[in-house]
Amino acid sequence: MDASSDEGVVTEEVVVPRRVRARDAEPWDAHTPDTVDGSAQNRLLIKGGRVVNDDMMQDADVYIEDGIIKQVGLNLHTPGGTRVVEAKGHLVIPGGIDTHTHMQLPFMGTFAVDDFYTGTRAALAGGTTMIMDFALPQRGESLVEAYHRWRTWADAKVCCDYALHVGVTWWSDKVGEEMQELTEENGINSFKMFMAYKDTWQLGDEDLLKSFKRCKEIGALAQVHAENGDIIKENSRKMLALGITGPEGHEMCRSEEVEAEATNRACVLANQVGCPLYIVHVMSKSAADVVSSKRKQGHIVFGEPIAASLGTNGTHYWHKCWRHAAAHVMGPPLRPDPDTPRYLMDLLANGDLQTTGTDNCTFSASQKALGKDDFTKIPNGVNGVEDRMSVIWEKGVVSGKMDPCRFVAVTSTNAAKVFNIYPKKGRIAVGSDADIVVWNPHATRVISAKTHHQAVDFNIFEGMEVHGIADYVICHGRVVVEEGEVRAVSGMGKFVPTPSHCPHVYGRVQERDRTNAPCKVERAPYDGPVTQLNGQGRVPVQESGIMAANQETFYTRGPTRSGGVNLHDSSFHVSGWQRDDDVRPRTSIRLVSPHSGTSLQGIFW
Ligand code: URQ
Ligand code: ZN
Ligand code: ZN
Repeated sequence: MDASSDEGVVTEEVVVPRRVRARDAEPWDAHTPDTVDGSAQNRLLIKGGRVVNDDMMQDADVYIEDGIIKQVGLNLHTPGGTRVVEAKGHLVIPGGIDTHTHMQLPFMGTFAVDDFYTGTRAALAGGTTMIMDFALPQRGESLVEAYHRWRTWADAKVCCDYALHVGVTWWSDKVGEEMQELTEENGINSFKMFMAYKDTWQLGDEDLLKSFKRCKEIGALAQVHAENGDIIKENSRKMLALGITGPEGHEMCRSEEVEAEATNRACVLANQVGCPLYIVHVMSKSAADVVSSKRKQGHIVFGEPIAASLGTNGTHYWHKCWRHAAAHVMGPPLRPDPDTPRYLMDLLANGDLQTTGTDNCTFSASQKALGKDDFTKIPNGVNGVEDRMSVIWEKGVVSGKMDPCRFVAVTSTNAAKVFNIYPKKGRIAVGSDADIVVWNPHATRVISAKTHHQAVDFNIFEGMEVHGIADYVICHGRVVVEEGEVRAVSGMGKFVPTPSHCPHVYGRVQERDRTNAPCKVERAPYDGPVTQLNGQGRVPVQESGIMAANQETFYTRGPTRSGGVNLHDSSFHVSGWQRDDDVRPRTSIRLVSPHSGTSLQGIFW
């Protein structure tokens, strides 16, 4: 029977079917501020669950009002008219944050088929209550204009909150100025540079360095798509010339080392300018190893595997069904090493990798067919936004690799910390946004395009049985998913500014710059002879090629101890400029060994 108490009528003895129970409308206490919306929807009590944060678990109830968590604990005092969600036997976790999506992305001649409505609705269905998408300007286009265009697209449609990263797809001083404007005025704190997509978005090392330096100056996080685009272009040409036009060519032209090389290069470039770095879509063991080892060397670098690389692999590129194979085409590609998902999940569990996204960028069969005769024309991208949480629960928690706290860290909290929106997001705590999932760890479902909420007609996890279902999803304090029923409202989501100079990212940079600053050696000035150079910056050499006795050696170093060119002298060496560079090269030169007199012809050339 209902036991009434001062927090109104609650059901305690009987575990009612898990559905939202509208409490009997109770008259408000006299002191209840009349500013609070009295609607039952506005006040929610999640009762009987086990709250899981990244650092602890506790049996506690959660009381929500005006979209904010107001109380966490047991025996809470809540006003009448509060709706109750029974969470007994469930985990109560922070809503998932997908750090990497591309809803309705204009790309490779078409648009990603999941837009900001279908994509965010599907996100909510799977327990993700915030996405981070990308405003990607075309080369030469204003970053600020691209940002506003994406805002216009998203604000009208999103069912959950979202943030934006901005692409730096070209470089100029103006780009640098706009990056600062975006951080100071538009709530952007991360910029993605592409090392692939040659001739469209790819930046070379010089512009990567400039972009990283700029990110450091404005307190933003640099992100990279780490693949060597030059190798990809050359290998793609080679594959097509061999008549390999299918999706298998997509992976074979950009193997793991093409991703690992760029990952390493990006880490070195960023570290050289002291810029924190975030490697998006880590797809291979090799790239993950680079992130892991750079972190062990003290680099400030974060690695983001995605649902696809954690849940499936690149053997699908060899599937006999073209549509099936092409559905898996993305960049960097899934890897044919079937052990890759396990490997990445182990690194995610142990902290070598930190966040998870999906790179959700979906294209239907007819869109993928743009590349039916040439894999380089297959629009790159796969699904993931709806299934990320369940795939990671199944492959990470059910497998025993991580506990629920680590699951919360990698699906929500770490993203909130890295992108400077913690604890507003990513935590069940008083004052945090009421973006909450009542997670059923025991329930299972079979993933299928037939039942998923996404618009795309293929699911790369098709047929996978997973534990872990979002029975209830609360977004902005509203129940938007109830026992699998999605009640999302288009436009209900809000843009979430991500402030620059994130303490979790930049907190150690200042001290690091101070302690690692290079310093000069105080020494007496050099007072020996200095080589005289002619107008071409070279030492004039007589036609005979023999240096006049009084001329110094051509080398950048002082004369040898014996004052001339003496093979015996250990300070003599042949690297660098040669004194006879100006002289017409001879086919060979005879050097007589000072000891044996035998000719050393051919040794050095
Ligand atoms: O490169 C990206 O992240 C975007 C264009 C989505 N496509 C992809 O294959 N990853
Ligand atoms: Zn990318
Ligand atoms: Zn992407």
